[in-house]
Amino acid sequence: MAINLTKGQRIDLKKSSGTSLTDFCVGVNWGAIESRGGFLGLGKKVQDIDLDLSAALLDTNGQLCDYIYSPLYRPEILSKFGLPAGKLTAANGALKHTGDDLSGDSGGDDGLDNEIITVNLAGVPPEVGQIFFFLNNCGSEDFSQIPYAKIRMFEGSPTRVKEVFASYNVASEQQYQGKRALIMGRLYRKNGEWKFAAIGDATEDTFVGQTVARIAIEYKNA
Ligand SMILES: [Ca+2]
Ligand SMILES: [Ca+2]
Repeated sequence: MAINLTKGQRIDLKKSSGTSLTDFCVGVNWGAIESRGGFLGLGKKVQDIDLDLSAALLDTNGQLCDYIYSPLYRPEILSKFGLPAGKLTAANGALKHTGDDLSGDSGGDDGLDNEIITVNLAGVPPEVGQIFFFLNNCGSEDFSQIPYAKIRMFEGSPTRVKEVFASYNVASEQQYQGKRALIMGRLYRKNGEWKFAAIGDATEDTFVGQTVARIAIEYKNA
């Protein structure tokens, strides 16, 4: 049975078989906003939603040491936050992103994740102490308007889900009004083992640079 995460919950990465979860995917599945519209109200109006799944890696001293975020972010805006151009791999390839989805599902939930970061914990360099996963919306909608956004950790590959380990629902609730970014959770090392903490904090950040800065300052000792 997959764990249904709640805000603040901490879990071991232990499977029911007793073995540790080391190779897995962190994925986000979300939908575009669909409403009736068009000629005489007969058509369907689809408003694309561009959520971005990113990761920030802090070293064992709490300093930002690596990252994954979309290469489509404009370098001149990133540089205002002291951040380099976006890239889709981190930790010497131990973390890999499947690529920037710009629209979300239209025509209903397809059950597949729109953006995924694959994680191979055994390949993460020893200087990395924490890996944060977070979501930003590139558009002006807040999370309360997005029909669904679900985050999950699963074994398998980006194209084939073998077993879901844990999941977390984040959209379509009043508490997300005005919130366009979400710090989902973090992997962290404790006594030589990786663990996961569900954070679930929604913020009003409108750009990835603000969220990275927030993590590096407010969350480094989480
Ligand atoms: Ca995206
Ligand atoms: Ca999907």
